[in-house]
Amino acid sequence: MKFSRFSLFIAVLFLGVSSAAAGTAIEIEANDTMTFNKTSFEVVTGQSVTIILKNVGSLPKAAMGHNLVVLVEGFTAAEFGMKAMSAVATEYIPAELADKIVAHTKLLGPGEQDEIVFTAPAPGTYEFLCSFPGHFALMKGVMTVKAE
Ligand SMILES: [Cu+2]
Repeated sequence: MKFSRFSLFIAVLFLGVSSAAAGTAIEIEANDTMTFNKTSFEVVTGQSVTIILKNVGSLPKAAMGHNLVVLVEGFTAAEFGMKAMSAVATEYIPAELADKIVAHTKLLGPGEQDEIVFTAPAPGTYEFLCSFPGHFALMKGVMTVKAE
C-alpha cells in the first residue's frame, strides 16, 4: 500500500514536470504577396517555443525572400526594418542589432523552411517581422507572452 502510494506520487510528479516543460510549436507561412498567414500568437513565459517558418511562395529569394525576426520588448518592427534594409551581407540581420533580437530564422527562398527554438521571455508583447527590405510594412505581428 505504501509503495503504490509512492508510485502514484512519482507519477504525479512526472506529469507535473512534463507539463511545465511542455513546449509549443507555431507554424507560420510567408508568401509571394508579402504576408504572414499568422500575425499574432500567444505563449507562456518560460515555455519552449518552436517557430516553423515556411516560404510557400515561388518567386526567387532575391526578389521575395522571407525571414522571421522576433524582437525584444519595446523594439519595433519599423525600427528594425528600417535598419535592416542595408544589411544585405548578413541577409538583413544587422550585426549591431543583435541585442534587439530574441530569435530569428534564416532568409528563405521559395519552398524553403526553417525552425527556431527559444525560451519564451518575460510576460509582455514582442513584435516580429520579416526584415527583407520593405516587407516589414506588411509582414509583422505580435507575440504575446503570458504569465504562468
Ligand atoms: Cu518577407
